Amino acid sequence: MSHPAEPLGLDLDARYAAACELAQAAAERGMTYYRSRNELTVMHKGGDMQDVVSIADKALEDFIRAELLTRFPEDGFVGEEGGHANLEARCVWVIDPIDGTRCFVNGLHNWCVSIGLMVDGKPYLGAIADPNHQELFRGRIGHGAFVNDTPLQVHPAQHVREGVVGAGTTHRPGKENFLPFVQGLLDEGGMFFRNGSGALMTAYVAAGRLIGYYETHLKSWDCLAGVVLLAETGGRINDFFRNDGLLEGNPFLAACPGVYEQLAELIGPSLDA
Ligand code: 2AM
Ligand code: CA
Repeated sequence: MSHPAEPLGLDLDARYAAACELAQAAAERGMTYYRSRNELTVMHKGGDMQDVVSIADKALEDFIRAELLTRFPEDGFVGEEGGHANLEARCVWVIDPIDGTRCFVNGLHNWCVSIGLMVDGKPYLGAIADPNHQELFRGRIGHGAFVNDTPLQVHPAQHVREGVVGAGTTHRPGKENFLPFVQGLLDEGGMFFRNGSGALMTAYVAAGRLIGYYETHLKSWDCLAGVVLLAETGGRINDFFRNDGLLEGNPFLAACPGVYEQLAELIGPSLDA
């Protein structure tokens, strides 16, 4: 059934089905690389030893893009590995072929494939496939958010001491805000968690597993699919897409409504500077 505010004139059922199908298919292909990860060539991006990319990242993004282009040739793309194209299109796919690459290359199970779709400039649907845990997080505006077939629900916490908060950083500018945040969180009786995948930690907020998630700087492909899940579960996010957020990223905060303000205060003005 379509939602009253549904964008008109687009086959969004087909796009939602494609996002779910291709996230899972790419995740299965990713598992083949993951099982033989010792043979993968790993490169470091921009001289940052933590920011790695493997042949698997590139192959999976090529696969997803080719499939989407065949089915929806008029659509645009933003991808971690392949850059952006046709951003004027009504439908723009935002793809991270492997979120948590650092985990992937080290044999840690916290990685996923994330495929999101912006429609008329707004996050509209998303699918996040985690093959190690056999979980597909999926959501569409006006149609709910699920893990496999179970509806998602944010945590009812009213204070940070009532749950666990995802917290992550990279070596990009902004990392200086990380330790003061963790210090403040601990002082309030809260606790932090990091698994190395922004997409999964965002999905975990929508699923009520985490009460919030703060990353000092995130890219849109790491969180766009998760942002849809949050919109459908009543989770809150900061003004992440301001300025050139879609292409350049920004600090990111996602939280259940009861602790959003408290977390934003612990982060301070850098969140929306
Ligand atoms: P990735 O695995 O796709 O690179 C972990 O803190 C999160 O930060 C992950 O979602 C990771 O995504 C992302 N990340 C890694 N390097 C980054 C960078 N240089 N800028 C922004 N995000 C990055
Ligand atoms: Ca990635």
